[in-house]
Amino acid sequence: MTGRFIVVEGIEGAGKSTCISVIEEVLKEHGIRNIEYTREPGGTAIAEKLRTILLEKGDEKVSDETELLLMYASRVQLVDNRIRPALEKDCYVIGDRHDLSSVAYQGGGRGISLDLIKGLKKMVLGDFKPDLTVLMDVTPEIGLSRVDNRGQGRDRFESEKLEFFTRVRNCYLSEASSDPSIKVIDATQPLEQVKQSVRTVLEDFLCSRG
Ligand code: Z5A
Repeated sequence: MTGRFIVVEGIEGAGKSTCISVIEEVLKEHGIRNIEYTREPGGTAIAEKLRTILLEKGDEKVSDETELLLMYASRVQLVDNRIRPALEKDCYVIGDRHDLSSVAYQGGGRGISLDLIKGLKKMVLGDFKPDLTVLMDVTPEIGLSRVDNRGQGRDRFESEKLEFFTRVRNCYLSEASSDPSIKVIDATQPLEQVKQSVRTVLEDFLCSRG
């Protein structure tokens, strides 16, 4: 495959949307016009139905294992139907979340064994992984206050307690410390500085790829 898969990760309100727009800007400055956008969970007709189930607040409790399996069901649909075909056509794919979210949320947040999650990933996606992951790092206090400032209410995940997001954040940072393809951005900085940091990471990535 000649395309590249760039993923943006972080807890809610970390500023993933800002990061995605900077990545798009830098790619275009480098003459890269063949860009696809994905979000997880979701991104295909079936995966979007799974997204609705996963995010809505209903009466029936979603078991942690159900949540994990639905995340992967959605991811396999997306990888098979959109991401791999796009990469094969030399596209750059910018993903709003991918596999690392499952490690951080279902592993770090819910407490499901990381070995089990990584085993499941290996079983359904093999060695498929992003070329670059940009991790937008904020404290849960800042992230959730940004979510609340949007005034759109909180979905099932956003309704979790602060301690949940602290575990998710710690798991993200722990994974980043052992994987050089994950670049951490201090997303508590003022917007212009955050944008500049993302730009630097992207320029370095494109430079290293020739
Ligand atoms: N999930 C999971 O558990 N397991 C998985 O495997 C996957 C996902 C794939 C998806 O929901 C949920 O699924 C997610 C994890 C779980 N949990 N939740 N919620 P989603 O896609 O709807 O939610 P999200 O991915 O967290 O998106 P978000 O809440 O929109 O976060 P964001 O994209 O990072 O936020 P933003 O819109 O870019 O920024 C938030 C606000 O902050 C916005 O008004 C900005 O203008 C402002 N902002 C951003 N940066 C700054 C700075 N630097 N200063 C000041 N203000 C700023």
